[in-house]
Amino acid sequence: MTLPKEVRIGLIGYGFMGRAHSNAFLKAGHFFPLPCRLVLKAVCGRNADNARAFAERWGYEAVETDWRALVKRADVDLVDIASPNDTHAEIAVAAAEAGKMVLCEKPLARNVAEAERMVEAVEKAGVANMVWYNYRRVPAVTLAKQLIDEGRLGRVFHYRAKFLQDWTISKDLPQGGAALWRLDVNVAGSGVTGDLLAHCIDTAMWLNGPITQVTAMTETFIKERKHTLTGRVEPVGIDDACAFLARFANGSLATFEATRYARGHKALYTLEINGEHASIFWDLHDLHRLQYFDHRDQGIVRGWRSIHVTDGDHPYMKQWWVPGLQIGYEHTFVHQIADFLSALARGEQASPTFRDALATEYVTDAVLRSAASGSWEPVRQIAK
Ligand code: SOE
Repeated sequence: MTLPKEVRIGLIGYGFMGRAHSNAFLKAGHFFPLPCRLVLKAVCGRNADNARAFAERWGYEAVETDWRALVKRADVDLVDIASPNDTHAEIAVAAAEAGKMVLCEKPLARNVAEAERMVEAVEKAGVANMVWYNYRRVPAVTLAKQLIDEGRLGRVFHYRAKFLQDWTISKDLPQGGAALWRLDVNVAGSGVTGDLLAHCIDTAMWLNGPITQVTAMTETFIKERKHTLTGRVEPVGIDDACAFLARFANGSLATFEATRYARGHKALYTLEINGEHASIFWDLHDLHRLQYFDHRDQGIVRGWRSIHVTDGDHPYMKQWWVPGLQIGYEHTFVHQIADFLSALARGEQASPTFRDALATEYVTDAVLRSAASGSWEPVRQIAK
């Protein structure tokens, strides 16, 4: 995998994630010493007017309305998939076969079968690939990884993660269509398990290693919703809420919970790890802080420290402003594309690759199987 001097990007999808990725493509070279130049070559969306407006606003040179045309373009080196989940597999396989680098929004796919096809395609073609699990690159979360890798926690006993939202409580909210495809199981694959828990699982396995077995429960609180595209009231197939227990390969125990029915919470992703010597807590609503407790501190001053992760020696922060000034959500995507390119320049691949993200698919698959069977389910492991 060699990196050209100029990487010409073809973006598919111009929604929330199309904006987050485009912002990252534009900013990365301003703040990070990139090994190549990024060119916003073409954006693809089904609605030509919207795609043109997006291209103008973000500076894409060309517009396509059929993703197949975008993937075939000789002037595109990297295909970035930011369209709904039901399109990921087909586009990724075609892009890999066309020899393009492929970036894909999370979750990798709607199910394991699609995800495995995608991994096989990028690996067979030998093209660079990565999935946008962006929360790993919140500096406070990256710092947590550093502290864990330094052995500061000692043996880990507990991992606890939650992702709470409240935007689907109204029974009048329809399902399907542009903004609401996350509620349509045929498009999304699953509900909060693939959309929110997938984030928690990706971070958890990055910080604490593989998950080996799970037992889960899910609930669909609103059983029928009008479908925006058909106009009919149709059954709801997604999980509105999911909670599961898990065991990690390192012997630690975990609880995970996600819901779109936690009134008052918009995107409350929290994680906590309790080790023999120390504990860590992080909260997306206060994302620049890492809470750290170290039992080895002198007794009279022992207590939770709230580390303001904004100093020059904190992960990524030297590239931004001066110590004490915060960054936010959008910067995680900037970090991710900068890492992707600099890893390629070293002849490596930045994580999570499609194969790394397949490990998350195996966990979400076991979670949904367990919710259906009512039993503990083993988690398949990826071949490294
Ligand atoms: C859902 O509301 C959502 O936008 C997810 O799809 C994103 O992945 C998450 O980061 C924020 O919430």
